[in-house]
Amino acid sequence: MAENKMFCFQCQETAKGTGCTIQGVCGKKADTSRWQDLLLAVTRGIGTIADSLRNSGIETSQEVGDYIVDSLFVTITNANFDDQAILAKVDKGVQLKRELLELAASKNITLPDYPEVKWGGEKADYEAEGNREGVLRTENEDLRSLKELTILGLKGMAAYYEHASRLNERKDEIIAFIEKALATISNPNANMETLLATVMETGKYGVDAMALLDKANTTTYGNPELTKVNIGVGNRPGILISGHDLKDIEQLLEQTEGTGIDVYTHGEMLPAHYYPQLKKYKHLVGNYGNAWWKQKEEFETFNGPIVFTTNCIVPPSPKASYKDRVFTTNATGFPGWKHITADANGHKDFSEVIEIAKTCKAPTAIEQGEIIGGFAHAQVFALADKVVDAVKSGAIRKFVVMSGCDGRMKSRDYYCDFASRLPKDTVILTSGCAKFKYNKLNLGDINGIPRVLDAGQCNDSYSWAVVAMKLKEIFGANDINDLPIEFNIAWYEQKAVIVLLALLYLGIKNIHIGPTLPAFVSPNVLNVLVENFGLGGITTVDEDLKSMVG
Ligand code: SF4
Ligand code: SF3
Repeated sequence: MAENKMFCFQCQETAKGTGCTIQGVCGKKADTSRWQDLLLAVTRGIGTIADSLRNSGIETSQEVGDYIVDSLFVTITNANFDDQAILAKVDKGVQLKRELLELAASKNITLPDYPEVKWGGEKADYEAEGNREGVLRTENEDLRSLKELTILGLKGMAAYYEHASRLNERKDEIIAFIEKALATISNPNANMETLLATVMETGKYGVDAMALLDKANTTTYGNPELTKVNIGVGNRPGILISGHDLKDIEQLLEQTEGTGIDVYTHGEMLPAHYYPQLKKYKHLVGNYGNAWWKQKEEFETFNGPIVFTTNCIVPPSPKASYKDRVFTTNATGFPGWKHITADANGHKDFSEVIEIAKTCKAPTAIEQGEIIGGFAHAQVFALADKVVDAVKSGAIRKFVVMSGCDGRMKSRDYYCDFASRLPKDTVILTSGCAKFKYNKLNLGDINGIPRVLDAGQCNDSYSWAVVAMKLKEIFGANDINDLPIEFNIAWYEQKAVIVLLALLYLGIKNIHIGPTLPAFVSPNVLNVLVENFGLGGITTVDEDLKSMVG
């Protein structure tokens, strides 16, 4: 361990399935990883102090909550590779922490004596703190596992909260919980019981954060509706927008209207097409490409500028032709790429992106045809009679929730095989970028109901929980686990962690996660999850088909 240049095990592709220690498989450099550790240490300190202030009845400013949320988001897999941007956030956090310490002192509030609270943030200490404050600061692997399960869940929650807040939906209870959870995991004496309870509570607030974002998205842009999305290209230059932030695509659509530029979605932005208030723009012409990990090739052939609104960024190779036409916003960043910030009113100026687009060729076609989506809860309820009839008549025997993430590992071919070999009387419920493994397979329909129902982004997994609750009511089932629904979830990064914790909190049992189990779940913690929730991994397609659908 002494020779580790870094330590990160937060995603599914972590080196050797145990942890990246020299450089990230994702391309994250050791320094960047340590600065992210430092940012998290400062954020834990701020969270702990804010929690103590709250416990004494003192409110902190919205700035504190926003800072915590943004810092958590910045450290998500593939979000930010820019050391300077991360260190600037550390500096801002150190300043904020000093202000909170002064506030606590002025009110005579005694603060917990944790390392995170004590460290003053002197520049000379950065290197030392970045090394000391990483994941391995907790020696006991089970305590470490529960702390990491919490913080990784909080990262996913923070991402969803940030999107909601940009649409003016906030909920102080969620921020209060994040602060409390940060205080709990900063406590060097926190025991298994307390930490396990915090993990479960993270799931509870994960549900709240997804519900908040669902409300923000649907009240702003309408309920997603059944939509066919073109996967070919037009003959005008285009801008490709990636990530999860709907406010960004809305602003881009407004600013590109009438300019002769088309807008295409990439990866997790595909579901933007399903919202009435976004699909109304005629120059939102299609989705280009697949999930995040294919971006290097797809950005080359897209020919026009690319805007990242969130993860997942893949560091470009030095020869990449698109390097000078990529922009980041929000929590994302990459050294050398232009970053677009919002003004005080949340407005972003995309004029530079548009000017570049005008000088570019139209995208090169890489596929043709259409995909179909938009089956979030409201659209599914609109089809409820049809769905219920199909279940009652036996036309639909089972639903399989295959939400989550896609990734570059060969082992993920499992999901493509599994989907294509599912019996014809089963329906796949999906959300997140996992769908790109099977949404172009033309799996057909059952009495007009497509066999792949795409609710939207990873956060729209919430829709499947809402649908499951509704089916429980319609069928008069005592337990949600008695419904003909199986969960075979593909995970990659921390948004999938909060989705999983949310499903566990809702009482959903026997969830399969893959392609491998998380490195941050220790054997003992895994036992607890297996015993209480029947959580399991995947095996072979043959065996899993047999055990899940018979
Ligand atoms: Fe490794 Fe994943 Fe961490 Fe990147 S995010 S450094 S691949 S564990
Ligand atoms: Fe995908 Fe990164 Fe997880 Fe939102 S964009 S699901 S991997």
